[in-house]
Amino acid sequence: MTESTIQLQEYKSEIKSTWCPGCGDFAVLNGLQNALKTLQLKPWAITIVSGIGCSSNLPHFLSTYGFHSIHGRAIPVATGIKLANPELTVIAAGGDGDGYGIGVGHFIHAMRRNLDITYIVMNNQIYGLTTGQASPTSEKEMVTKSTPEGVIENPINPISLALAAGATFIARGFSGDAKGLAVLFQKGIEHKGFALIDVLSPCVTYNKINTYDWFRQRVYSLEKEGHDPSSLTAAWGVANSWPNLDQKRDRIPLGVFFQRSDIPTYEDLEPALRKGPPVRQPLGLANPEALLEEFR
Ligand SMILES: Cc1ncc(C[n+]2csc(CCOP(=O)(O)OP(=O)(O)O)c2C)c(N)n1
Ligand code: SF4
Ligand SMILES: [Mg+2]
Repeated sequence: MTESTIQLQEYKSEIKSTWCPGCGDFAVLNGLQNALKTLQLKPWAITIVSGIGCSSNLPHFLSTYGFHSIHGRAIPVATGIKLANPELTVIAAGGDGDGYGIGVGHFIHAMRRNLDITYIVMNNQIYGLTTGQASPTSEKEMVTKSTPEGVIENPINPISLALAAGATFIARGFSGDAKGLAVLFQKGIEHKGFALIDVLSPCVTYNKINTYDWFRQRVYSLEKEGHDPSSLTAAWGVANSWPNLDQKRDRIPLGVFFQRSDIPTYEDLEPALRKGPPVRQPLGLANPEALLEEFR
């Protein structure tokens, strides 16, 4: 018997989103549902884990398994799920505040471990849910609720950070191009290892600077300009081109910056997984007496 094709509708949940009309996160949702359909992944074999923020509401709107965790903790929860059952496709998702602010430590360690998870960051350069405070990616001098005289810090460059931390798939997408997002998500999910997809996803309510038009005037395709994602040196060059200390040079590259597929994943190396997924092991200890003996 041949298996029937999974339709796009089957990846959608019945919950309607509360995002503002025009929010960039709609394109991320649409792109992700299309990527899952293209890959024909079974909704019950996928878990999407998020933190807290407007963007972190994403798992509610898909029919896959989901875990809406706490602020900055999408990655550790996703790590636990992946290690308990490496057969699942595990996707972490959230905002720039969630992933590059409060959760940045987890982000760095997951990348150096090369866990086989996909991390989608909806980067709107602001805290949306808490009504417009500066985030780690807010532009310098941007006036926000928490910076009435303008941001005085330099923004984090998530692409350079990911390169330095050892991520093996690093890409940037834009919510003005939902089809392009679907392709990047598909590649990231197919990649065996840690995949970061930073998405420029405008907050139409609280970020009046980095709008769709602002991005459209600046973005360009790495692929069309002949970038070679297998070259670490080339990746550093384009990664550091935006954001950078010289704010006037703002041509913004989109696409895959870097990909390397010959590095073992954390799951490949973890001795505890040699017997197979822990979820398939019998519950309890094989020899509790031996363990108790240690404490006598
Ligand atoms: C420990 C903790 N600190 C602070 C908050 C308040 N808080 C909720 S969401 C958020 C920031 C959200 O920004 P981001 O992750 O960029 O998501 P967005 O809403 O922009 O999509 C903050 C500071 C919280 N919920 N928990
Ligand atoms: S406040 Fe901004 S990030 Fe949140 S739903 Fe509205 S547009 Fe999207
Ligand atoms: Mg944000």
